[in-house]
Amino acid sequence: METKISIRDKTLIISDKKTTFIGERINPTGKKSMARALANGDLDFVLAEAKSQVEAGADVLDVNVGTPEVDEVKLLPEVVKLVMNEVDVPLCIDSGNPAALEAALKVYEGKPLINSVNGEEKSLEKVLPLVRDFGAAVIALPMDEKGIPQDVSTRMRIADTIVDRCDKFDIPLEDIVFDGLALSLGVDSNAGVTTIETIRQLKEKYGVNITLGASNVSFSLPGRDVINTVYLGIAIAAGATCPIVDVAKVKEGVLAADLILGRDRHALRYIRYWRQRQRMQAN
Ligand code: THG
Repeated sequence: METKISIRDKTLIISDKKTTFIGERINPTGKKSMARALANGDLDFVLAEAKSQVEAGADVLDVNVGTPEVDEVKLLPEVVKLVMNEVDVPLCIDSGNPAALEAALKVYEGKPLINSVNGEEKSLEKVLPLVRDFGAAVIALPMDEKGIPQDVSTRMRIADTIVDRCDKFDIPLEDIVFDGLALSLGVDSNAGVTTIETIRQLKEKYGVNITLGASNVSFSLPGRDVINTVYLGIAIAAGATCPIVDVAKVKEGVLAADLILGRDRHALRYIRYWRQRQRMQAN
């Protein structure tokens, strides 16, 4: 299935032909320097982060400014506008606050990805009209007011509800990107199996594009990059097509996964990546 998003006149197609990288680094969670920059209105710091992620290969940038110190309704559209003028990739507008989403959608030029809707009644009621009215695509989290289900069948049941409700709003299936809901393996060592099986079933039942916040899985564990990278390979094999990642850290592993899965003819993309890297090291 193809999900199309855009920035101005530039369209990006998300599909299982190759993995799409959504850059995670414009996000204050767990990052004091970013939280401080956002609280102080130091937006140069945010722009530098936007640029470096695109240079590292991000196809889309997630933009999240949610910290207790900021007014998201005011700041999210401001940051979206600035980032949009700095880079030429579509944005994934990340907020749990529907008013902030709406304010950001008003300034966005193109078709963005909204992050996110979930199965909670108040989320469906507030976010789906925005998806329809702004003609956006949306990330759907298979969770509800009871939180994140620990079992796959409840996640699938919630996914069914979301698909149903999107249909009522005439939001096509290709504009829904499901989230496998990656959780910390340090908290629950079975969380990986549940997420991978959720991804597999979502892919099988709906054929949709699937994201996941890959860095979530290694919170509080040592050797985070290796866990994130191996996890991504398994998730991609199961059906994930557009993970939210620290691109610079996981790109080589994801390109290897795409090669192994027959998504890189003559290994051209993989080889080009390594040539470029060697050239950069030589300089
Ligand atoms: N699903 C969807 N959206 C999401 C998530 C998801 N958005 C937010 C999050 N999860 C994905 N983004 C991040 C961003 C950063 C980190 C993890 C997930 C992270 N940061 C380091 C830390 O906290 O230790 C800090 C990194 C640094 O200092 O450079 O791990 O699941 N739809």
